[in-house]
Amino acid sequence: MRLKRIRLRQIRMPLVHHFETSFGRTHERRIVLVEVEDGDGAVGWGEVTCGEAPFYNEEWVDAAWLVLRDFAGPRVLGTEFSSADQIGSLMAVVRGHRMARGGVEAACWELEARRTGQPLWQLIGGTRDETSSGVSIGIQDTVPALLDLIAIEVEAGYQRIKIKIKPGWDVEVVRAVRERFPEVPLMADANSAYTLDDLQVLKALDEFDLMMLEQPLGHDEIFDHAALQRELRTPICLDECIRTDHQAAQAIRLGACRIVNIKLGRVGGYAEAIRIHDTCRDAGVPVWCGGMLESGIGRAHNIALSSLENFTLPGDVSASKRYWKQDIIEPAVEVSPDGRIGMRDQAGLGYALDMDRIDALTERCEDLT
Ligand code: OSB
Ligand code: MG
Repeated sequence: MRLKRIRLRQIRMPLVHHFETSFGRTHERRIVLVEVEDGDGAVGWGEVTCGEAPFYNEEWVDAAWLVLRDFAGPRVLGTEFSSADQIGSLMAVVRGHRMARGGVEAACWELEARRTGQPLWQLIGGTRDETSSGVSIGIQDTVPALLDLIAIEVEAGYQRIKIKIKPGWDVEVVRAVRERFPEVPLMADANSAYTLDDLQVLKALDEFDLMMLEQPLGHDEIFDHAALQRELRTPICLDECIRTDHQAAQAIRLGACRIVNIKLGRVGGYAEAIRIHDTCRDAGVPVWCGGMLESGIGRAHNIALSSLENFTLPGDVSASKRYWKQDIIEPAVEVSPDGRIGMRDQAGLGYALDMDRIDALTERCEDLT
């Protein structure tokens, strides 16, 4: 394969409900989509999963656009490759910006899957034909509002509930959730909002039988997480800290986590995601697939990734309708009444693109050739 064109598109989509984490509130997404095309006219699609501002990590949509246009895109264009597995190394000269690079990498995997006529999840070596779905519920204005939302999602069949926490919205909120839902599989995600100075608060969460506590400490503080894990009964799950397979191996060796959240974008695409998956599997560390409020394209990629054998815990990949009035894929992602999403039989991502909708949402478009 040889790419003759990379089309960058930025779309704008309002969220059905705003989403609040410890670093801020999002009402509307701006999303960079990547369409790659080879010399035979075959195409593949990917999504850059960064946010609108550099708050989750250092990436954001405007930076991703420039990195892809000026540095990563030109490295891939016109270069012969026999497998999408090689795409990451072509762009490895770029430091950081893994979500930007990962959008191109994922698009090339979809291209290869379409060209070879197989579902993407099978091309990457997936063995699960369905994945368990959980929900991530943002910080709300009041505790009763949060409890009402959880009731809706439990009723819908989701297999676990994740709530976002931050200083001042933590122990008493989790206590209220546990009182109302004593049995529900529950976890909390702090998005790096605490430090080791908050040890007493974090230890207080131990009494609520959380499945895990996600990324309580700084985005690059693997060492401090190891110190924290020694003090907690609750398993720590790392998200922001894990960008590479090597970091996953180090975190596990140090005892910094017992679970890993794998996000396709955060780690720069499938090749690294698969390496992290394998390292965790070999160490007996379960993984699950995180989300970044993706459109249907990123969502479909997350579903494919979740077909790998060690994705044994419910992920954050949930139904399109929780985010979008109308998604950009057909059909929209749906979740069964018992909280599962099935892999699809069609080649590539397995969902059709609603090109009229994508065109209508497009704010800017640029072809790299
Ligand atoms: O930390 O997992 C996170 C959303 C934006 C940024 C970071 C995170 C999240 C989520 C939402 O938790 C996951 C989703 O539903 O897509
Ligand atoms: Mg997280």
